[in-house]
Amino acid sequence: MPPSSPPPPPRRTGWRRQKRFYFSYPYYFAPTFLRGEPGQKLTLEIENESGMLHNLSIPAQGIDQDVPPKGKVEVEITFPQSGAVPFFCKFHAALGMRGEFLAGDAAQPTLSSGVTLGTR
Ligand SMILES: [Cu+2]
Repeated sequence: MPPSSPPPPPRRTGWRRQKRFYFSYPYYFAPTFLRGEPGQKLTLEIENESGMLHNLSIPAQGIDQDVPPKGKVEVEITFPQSGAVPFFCKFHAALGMRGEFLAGDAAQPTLSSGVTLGTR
């Protein structure tokens, strides 16, 4: 990564600069994929906008953090040296409430982005 390269322009979903992470209702992570530098540490400010208990689990990093309804927690994560680290809500993972932290140029998996669920 050349030091002279300008920072990317801020975007609405510019998680690179805005470490904010949302759980929306009812089964949704935003963003679903989070890309960072290999080995980068990032403190996620997780807001649960829904009225139900959610959770952020990253087994690879020993993280299992509940996020109470309408609550907010902070979780420090570390991007892998390469590839992707999966994360999920342990209560709703089966419903598709999951995503991945991607290191460097790791390809975004063909997991459906946005994760639309519970459409019934
Ligand atoms: Cu959940």
